[in-house]
Amino acid sequence: MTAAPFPSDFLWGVAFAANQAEGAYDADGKGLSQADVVPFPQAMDYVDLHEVMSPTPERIAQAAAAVGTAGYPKRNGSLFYTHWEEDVELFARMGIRALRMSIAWSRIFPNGDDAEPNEAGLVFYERLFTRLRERGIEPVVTMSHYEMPLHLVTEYGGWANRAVVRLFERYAETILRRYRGLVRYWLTFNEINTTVIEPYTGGGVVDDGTGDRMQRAYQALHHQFVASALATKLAHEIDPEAKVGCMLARMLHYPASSDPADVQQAQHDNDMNLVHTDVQVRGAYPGIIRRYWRENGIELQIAEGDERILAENTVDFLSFSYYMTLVSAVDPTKYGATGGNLFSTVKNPHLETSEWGWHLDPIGIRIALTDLWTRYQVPLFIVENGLGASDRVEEDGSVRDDYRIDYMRRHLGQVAEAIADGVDLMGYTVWGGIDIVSASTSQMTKRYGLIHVDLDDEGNGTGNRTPKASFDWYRRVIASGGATL
Ligand code: BGP
Repeated sequence: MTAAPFPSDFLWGVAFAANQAEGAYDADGKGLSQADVVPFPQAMDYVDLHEVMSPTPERIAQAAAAVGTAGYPKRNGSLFYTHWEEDVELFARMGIRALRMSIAWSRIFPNGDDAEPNEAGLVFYERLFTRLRERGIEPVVTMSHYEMPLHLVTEYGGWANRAVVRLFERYAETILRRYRGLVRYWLTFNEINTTVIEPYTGGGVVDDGTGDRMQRAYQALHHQFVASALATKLAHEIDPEAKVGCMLARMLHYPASSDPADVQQAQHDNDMNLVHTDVQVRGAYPGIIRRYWRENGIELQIAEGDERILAENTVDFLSFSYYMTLVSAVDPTKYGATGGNLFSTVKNPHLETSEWGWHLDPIGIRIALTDLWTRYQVPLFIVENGLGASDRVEEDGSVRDDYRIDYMRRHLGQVAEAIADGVDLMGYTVWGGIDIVSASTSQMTKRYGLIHVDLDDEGNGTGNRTPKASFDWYRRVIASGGATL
């Protein structure tokens, strides 16, 4: 067997987000967050995308009124807020070196514009980070993972409002100072490209009926870029040891055919995805997005000094999620579609799809890595990759998730190839780690964990934790430094 190419300080880990794991939506002074109020209270597989991506203020009010009643499983997450000590012990047993997680902004500033931070919220994460460090687990912390205080959505209009930049800066400064020395790796915004795909989830932008949804979505994105750069600046000032990364949902597009028009379409779609990293890694908007704004009547308000802030405060590393690849065609109607949840794309005849219709593509992760490395030449970090599946619990309580092992083995095998080719990769955190509520379906059924949590879609169950077969497999992988896949 050839020696594993993974570096000895590789950050093997797992990842999840506060709003999908913690629950306890109103505990210890927490305010309601936008993520507690996802406007589809009924569990559904294939949601009305428009309603989720751009709900009306009335829909938000309705959804907010439903919080605390039945049919809102997401607010309970998988009870991490009350089970975190047990979960950290399980993670330590798994042998992970990094836990990627997020802070719920609404635990720290319940309304977002409060005069003082909420001490109980600060203490929660302080204890958690301290314990993680004691167990040799490096926290990798996302400041905003699909989450902002709901008050900033209803009263300010979300990230489309410039005032939110200042409020975020204060939040970032508060956590950076408080957790100095405890947290070394920070991510600013989760999957920042989501803001223009799902403006509510990514940017707290609702459909106010004015018809300028994309204008406000791009404005929200611009404010997030500026806020991210300012947070990066603050992080470096407060703790010179801190490393800050951006986070992209990498949507790798293949051409549907070798017709140059399809190839060009795929290149265009890839470049549009990489606009975000162009801004955050290179420090400036590329021409392709300026053209898009021009041709779509989008007039961005870029304040004086913004471009300098972006240019001077680029990130230290580039992190990304990778779940699937997509297919581009000039005329998609010529081909079949996957009908996948959240993302439907031209069907790739060479790939299988998951139960939720997402292309499964291990080789794609190698292509994505090589491509990002070639383009940016900064350290990369895979902070999300995993399989959402409806696991079966056997009579004896075990979950034999060989399909998840197979998924991770095949993806990590390709990751190893990319590293062997010279890609500088800091780590790999498998999405879920423990079962959590899925972001796109608000259900538990789409499970990602290596640890089973006994809770159903309605949040009923004991909440008991049981390692799945994949837990042991990953433990052995980490123990072998990636030599045994
Ligand atoms: C990413 C998000 C996560 C997440 C994951 C899986 O887009 O950053 O929050 O949940 O995708 O998606 P889902 O839960 O919808 O299957």
